[in-house]
Amino acid sequence: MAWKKMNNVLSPDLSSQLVEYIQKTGLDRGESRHFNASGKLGFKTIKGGILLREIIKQVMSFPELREFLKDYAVDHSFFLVKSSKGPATPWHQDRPFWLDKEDAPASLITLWFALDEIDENIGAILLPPSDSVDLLSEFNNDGLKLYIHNQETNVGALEGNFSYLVKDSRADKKCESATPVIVKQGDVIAFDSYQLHASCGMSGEKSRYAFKIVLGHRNKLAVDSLPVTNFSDSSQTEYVAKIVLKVMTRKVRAGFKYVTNKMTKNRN
Ligand SMILES: O=C(O)CCC(=O)C(=O)O
Repeated sequence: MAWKKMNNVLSPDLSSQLVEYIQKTGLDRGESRHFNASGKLGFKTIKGGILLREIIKQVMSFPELREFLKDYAVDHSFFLVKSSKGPATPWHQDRPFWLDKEDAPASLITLWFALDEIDENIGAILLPPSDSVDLLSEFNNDGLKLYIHNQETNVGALEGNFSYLVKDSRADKKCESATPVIVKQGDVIAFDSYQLHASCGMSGEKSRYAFKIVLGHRNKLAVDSLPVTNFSDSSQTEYVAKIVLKVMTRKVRAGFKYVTNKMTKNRN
């Protein structure tokens, strides 16, 4: 169980571009869910792919992250936008969600990025100070601390559709000692898959702009995960090319559907 905060990992310019992208794609509007987990789609547009590539570039130019992540790959990435008046996020570890992604010893870690100043009124992440570490190499070394989670069915919008919530009296003391971690634009909170975490609710009019990238050791992940080293490497170009192809296929399909619908209507 371990976490670490790192300042100014993303440049102000890239952070602003990401906020703009979120606003343009409308991820900060609509439902008052826990967050708009953009799922596999968040970065899987042409622009999203280019932004993800730039994010990884900046992450890998941060010396400590470069050293730790050199054999890692991106498993998935989500935007985590909490809309104004959005609820708190319940306590959980991520490991129960990821048991079928990799066997123990776990390698997956989360990099949680703030795109704006985030405090206890704007959905700040809650973490027990005692789990803060100096070195990323201390991550995922505590495999025995997997707490009992209840598998929730029908958690619904209020709980952000979380399907596993911690229900273990051994975890209570840790949760009680937690404090909101205040972050500024471009800061990162890195935490491992055993880290107990939650986040505060929203009390103002503003939305909370954040996103996460989940990375794991490339030998342990699915073959289509995105390696983070060798930026001149063809895998990066391939990744963006795949996104372009997917987006184009989607557009052609939608166009085809539109035309056939029109033709059917005209015929009737
Ligand atoms: O962004 C948040 O508020 C919480 C995110 C979280 O708990 C998670 O993605 O596991």
